[in-house]
Amino acid sequence: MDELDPSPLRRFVIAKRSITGIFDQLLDFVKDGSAFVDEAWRSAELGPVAVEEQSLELQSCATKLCTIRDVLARRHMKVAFFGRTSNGKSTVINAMLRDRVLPSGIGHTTNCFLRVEGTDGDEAYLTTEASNERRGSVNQLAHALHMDHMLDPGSLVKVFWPKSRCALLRDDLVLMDSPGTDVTLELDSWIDKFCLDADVFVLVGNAESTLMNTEKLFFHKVSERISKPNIFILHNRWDASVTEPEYIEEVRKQHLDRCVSFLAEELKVVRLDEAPGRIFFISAKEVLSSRMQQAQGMPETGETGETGGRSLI
Ligand SMILES: Nc1nc2c(ncn2[C@@H]2O[C@H](COP(=O)(O)OP(=O)(O)OP(=O)(O)O)[C@@H](O)[C@H]2O)c(=O)[nH]1
Ligand SMILES: [Mg+2]
Repeated sequence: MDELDPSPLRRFVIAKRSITGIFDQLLDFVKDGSAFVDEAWRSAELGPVAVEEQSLELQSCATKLCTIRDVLARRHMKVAFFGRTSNGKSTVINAMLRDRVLPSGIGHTTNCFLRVEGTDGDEAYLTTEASNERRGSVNQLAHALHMDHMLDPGSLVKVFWPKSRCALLRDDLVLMDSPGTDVTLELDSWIDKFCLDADVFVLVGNAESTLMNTEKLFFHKVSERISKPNIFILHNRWDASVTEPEYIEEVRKQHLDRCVSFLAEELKVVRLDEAPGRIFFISAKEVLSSRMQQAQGMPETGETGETGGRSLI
């Protein structure tokens, strides 16, 4: 890591650490103050220098500070991916991890929530909610998850992937894959269970079609529960669109206008002028295969990951 110009993720980790330090200090001061006021109002010798309400007020401040500090102490940045089945959520995450870690394929593939985080060890493994016992080797992972029909869509499997194999995970990034938003009636419980602590939401859309109401509904529900959620929109499968170059600009503008209006006017989570910066056109499949070839020392193939000079994945 370059200490002078750390990556944005590293800066996030450093900032979170220093804010946690400030809250630790504040909590110490408030606890000391609270103990002092508590003693003062109880003491007959000191006279009426403090009353019980003041002591209770300070105790309530300490409780609030504890809660804030606990939230901040989660040193990772959690990025949650949502979208319709087969739009390419798992492929996007695999492209970020530079390997086929999560199962992907046609049809409804991801059948539960998959949370990927780094491990310091050399071996990848997974744990389920039912047991913390480490299951599966990397090669069996995709198969095991895909074939396990007992998994409830609202359940969570944690995938631990070696930090040595993906730089992003070294900066405490946590990526969360989800089943398609169109295959569940449990949107509300999903939000309660998996979304309230997410720092970033990524809507993975399909560039070959337009944003669907089920996708929009999910984000409406999220923004009812979380004030100004941080939402990015990826139009995946852009490689399929570029096969029709005569329409490409028109298609891009149509997607862009609709998504700008969705984020800025419907959800009101960003200003109109900020919204285009939240929208990307990518081909996760091409990025993944190009990165995997690169890792094997082969020349990279061209990527359609056209993102207006910006790279999200
Ligand atoms: N052409 C093309 N195909 C893609 C792209 N990204 C994903 N795919 C393919 O689309 C299919 C579905 O991809 P997944 O990543 O499994 O989609 P998902 O959103 O995770 O789907 P579910 O897990 O079922 O919700 C796979 O066959 C991928 O290879 C892309 O950018 N371009
Ligand atoms: Mg999937």
